[in-house]
Amino acid sequence: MKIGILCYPTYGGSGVVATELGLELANRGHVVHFISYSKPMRLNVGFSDNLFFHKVEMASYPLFDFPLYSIALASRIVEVAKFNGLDLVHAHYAIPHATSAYLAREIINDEVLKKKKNGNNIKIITTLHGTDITLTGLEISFLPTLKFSIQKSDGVTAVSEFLKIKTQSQFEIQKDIRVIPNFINLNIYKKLDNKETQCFKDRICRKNEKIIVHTSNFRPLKRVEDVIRVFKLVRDKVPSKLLLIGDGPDRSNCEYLAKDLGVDSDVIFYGEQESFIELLSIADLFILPSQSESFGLSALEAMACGVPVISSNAGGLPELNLHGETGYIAEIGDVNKMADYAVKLLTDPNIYRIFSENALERATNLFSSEKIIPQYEKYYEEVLSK
Ligand code: GMT
Repeated sequence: MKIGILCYPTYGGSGVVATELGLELANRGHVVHFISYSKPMRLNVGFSDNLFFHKVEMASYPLFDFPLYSIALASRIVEVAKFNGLDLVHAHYAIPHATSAYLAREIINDEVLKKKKNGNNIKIITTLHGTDITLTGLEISFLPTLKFSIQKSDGVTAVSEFLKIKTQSQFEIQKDIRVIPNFINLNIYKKLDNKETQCFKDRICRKNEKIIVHTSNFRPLKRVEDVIRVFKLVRDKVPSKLLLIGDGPDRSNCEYLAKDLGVDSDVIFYGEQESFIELLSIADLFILPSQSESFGLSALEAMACGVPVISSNAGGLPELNLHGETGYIAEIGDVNKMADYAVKLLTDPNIYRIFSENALERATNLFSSEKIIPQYEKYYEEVLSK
């Protein structure tokens, strides 16, 4: 198949999933064209003759107070589709990608009609990722357009059952939505057990210390301050270090909080990192206390490295993290409960070993690329044959 992928190129779950999906599809012989305003972060593989990137160029003019990205993207989709004979366009994160894809399809169909040709009948598939439905999509300035664009997509997928139900109820969308969960490449995400990681661990902590990890974009809905509060309670009982990866609006608050709580000497802020498999390889526990989380890709990355997860019960997290099996789940904001669970896991080697094995097993059995990519391929074929 010839597939166009629309995504945000920056750090962030939807862009990561879109890029990894494109790479996996290209590996399976499909021709993949990424279309975005800059090259997706994870598209840093060597040369491949079935993987293309098309930059959306933005015209500026004094009259345009705001960049008109959605229109520029639609025009670029039209070009890429025509010049490369795309079968389908897969929009990741509905705003504005589903809308630009819809517009592009209208333009293509109109041209085809005028030339009285048999059209290539390009299809649009939209994947809903989370805040496009639970937060930004609810903005009154986006809502009617978003709802329309989702309804006009030829196929719609959601990354969790939670997100599917939320979309159907919140937007009163009757359309069938296919749940295709996020996935992980287990050849890349696996615990590294080598000299380098051992040296790294020795540099960071003493022999008896445990390592707790959190990664996110430090936005308020990630509740990273809860991570620091949980860590304070845990460190009072178990010698440990907290490693934080990522950056965003709440980072400064978290740095101040760590200082105020007197734990700053045991908290390391790494900022944004290209890869954190090295960190996950030395981690004992991963914490994700989000206010809202449609899936929780970072928790899956931890599980793939055999790291149990302490999470909130937000959104789709309980579909990924099984309470009492791969980790523990507490109410949003219940830092005491999260700390109790963390201490329980970190101080009982038997329970810990079982949870660690369960986490890896669940990632392997349900969320590996091998299991999920064929689901996308099958869905593409279904939509193309409609
Ligand atoms: O909203 C974000 O935090 C970023 C967002 C994105 O689309 O970049 O992440 C969402 O999509 C990820 C990939 O599908 C999911 O793993 C995240 O759970 C989801 N975030 C939220 O729902 C808050």
